[in-house]
Amino acid sequence: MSVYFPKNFLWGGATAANQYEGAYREDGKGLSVQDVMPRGIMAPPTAEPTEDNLKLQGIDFYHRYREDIRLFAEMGFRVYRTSIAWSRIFPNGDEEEPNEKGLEFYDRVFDECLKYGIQPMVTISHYETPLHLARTYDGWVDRRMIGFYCRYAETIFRRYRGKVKYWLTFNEINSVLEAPFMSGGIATPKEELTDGQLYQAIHHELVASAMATKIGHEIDPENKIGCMVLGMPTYPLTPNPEDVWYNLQEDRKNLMFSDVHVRGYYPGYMKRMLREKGVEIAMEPGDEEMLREHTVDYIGFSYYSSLCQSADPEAEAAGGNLMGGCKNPYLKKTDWGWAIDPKGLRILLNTLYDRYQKPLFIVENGLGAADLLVDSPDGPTVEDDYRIQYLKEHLLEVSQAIQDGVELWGYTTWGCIDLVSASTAEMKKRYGFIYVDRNNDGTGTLARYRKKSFFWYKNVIETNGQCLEES
Ligand code: BGP
Repeated sequence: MSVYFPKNFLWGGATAANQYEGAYREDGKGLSVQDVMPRGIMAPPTAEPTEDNLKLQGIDFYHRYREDIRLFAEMGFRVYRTSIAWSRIFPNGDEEEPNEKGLEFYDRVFDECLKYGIQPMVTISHYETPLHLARTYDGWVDRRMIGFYCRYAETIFRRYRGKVKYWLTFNEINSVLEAPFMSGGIATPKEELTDGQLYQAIHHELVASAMATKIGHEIDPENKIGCMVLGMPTYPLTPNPEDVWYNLQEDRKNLMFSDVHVRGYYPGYMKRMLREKGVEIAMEPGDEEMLREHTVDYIGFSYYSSLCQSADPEAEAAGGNLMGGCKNPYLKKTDWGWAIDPKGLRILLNTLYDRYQKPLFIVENGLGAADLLVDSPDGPTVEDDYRIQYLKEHLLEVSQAIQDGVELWGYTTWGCIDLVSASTAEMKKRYGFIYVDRNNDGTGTLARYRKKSFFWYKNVIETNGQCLEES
C-alpha cells in the first residue's frame, strides 16, 4: 500500500484530565462527576468520592507532567491533546471568579509542551462537569449551564491566548444519548430522563458550543475551534431495504450533532424525529442565529469501532462501550469486546468529508489491552506487537483516505500514556506507548516505562509515516 501523509501532519497523542491528572482536591479543585464514578458508566454514581475510585489519583500527571511531556517530546509529538478540568478553574462551576491556582497549572503544562515545539490541543469539556452543576442544576438540562460554560470557556481562551490554538468544545458530544451523567452532567437517572429533557440538554450544549466558538474566534482569530464526536460508522446487517433504512436512521442519531455544528441548523430528519417523540425544543431568540453564524472550523472525532444495524430486534448485540448495534460477523474483537475495523476508519473519513468538505482531525484511536510488563536489558518494557499491529493497520487506512482527497489535519492516539479507562474506570485496560506502574487495586509505584510501541511510533513520526510502507 502506498503511504502518504502531508508534510505538516500533526502527529501526537491524547488524554483527558479526569483520567490521568489525579490530585482531585489539590490547589482548590472542586469535585467533578468523575470523582463519584468509581465503576465507570455502568454503575450509578456514589454520594461522595470513595477510595476505590482510581481517578482520584489517576497516574498523578498533576505532579509528573514534566517527565510525561518529556517522553511525548522524545517520541516527536507535534500535537498533544488534553482537557482542562473545568472544576480546577471553576470548582463549583457557577462562581463568578476563576481559581488562579488551577489556571497556573495549565500554564505550566502548556509552557512545557511549547518548550518542545508541541502544540497543545484542548478539550474544553471532557466528561468532567463540576459535580455541583450536576447536583444543583441537573447539568445541561438547565439553560443556565450555557452561561457557566461560556464564562469558563472565555476565561481559558483569554488566559491561554497565544499558547493554545486547537480547541474542541465537548468531548464526544453525541455520547450524552447513552451516558447522560458522565457526558452531560445530568443527575436525573437515565431511566427517568424524558426525551424532552434530553433533547433540551442537547440543544443547550449545541448553543453553548456555537457561543464558545464565537467567543474563541473573537479573542483570537487564529484559534481553530472544532466539535468532537464519537465516530462510529454503521453498516446495514443485510441488504434488506428495511435494514438499510434502519441503519440510516441510527446513523443520523449521531450525525445530527456534526450536522448542526458544521451546517448551523437542525436538519429536517432531526425535526421530524423530535416531532414524533412529541418534543418541542424551547428556543430563545438568537439561538438559531448563534448556531448558524458560529459553525466549527474542523471536525474532531474518536474512532475505535464500527457497528452493524438491523431492523430485526433479535439480531445479536454488538458489545462495546456506549453505542448499541449488532455484531459484525466479519470482524474480530478486542479483549474488551470492541470490533476491530481499520477499513471503517477510511470509510468514516470519506463519509464525513463527502458530507461536509471540512477539515477533519482524528483525536482518538487506539487499542485497549491488558499489557504484561517484562524485563529487558534496557529495563522493564512491554512487547506490545498487537498494539503496533492495530495502529499500523489503522494508519494505513488513514493514509489511503488522505489519498482519496480527505483533508485531515492530524492524528492523536488515545491514551498515549496509560490512564484510567472511561467506560470501566480501570487501569488494566491500557492504551499507552508508556506503561504506568499502577494496578486495578490501586497498588503500584507510578513509574513510567517505554513500551515497544513507543519506539515504533517515534519512527512513524520521524519518517512521517513512510516506515509503515516498509514494515
Ligand atoms: C472515548 C473517550 C475517552 C476514552 C476512550 C476509550 O469514548 O472519549 O475518554 O477513555 O473512549 O474508552 P475506554 O477508556 O472506556 O476504553
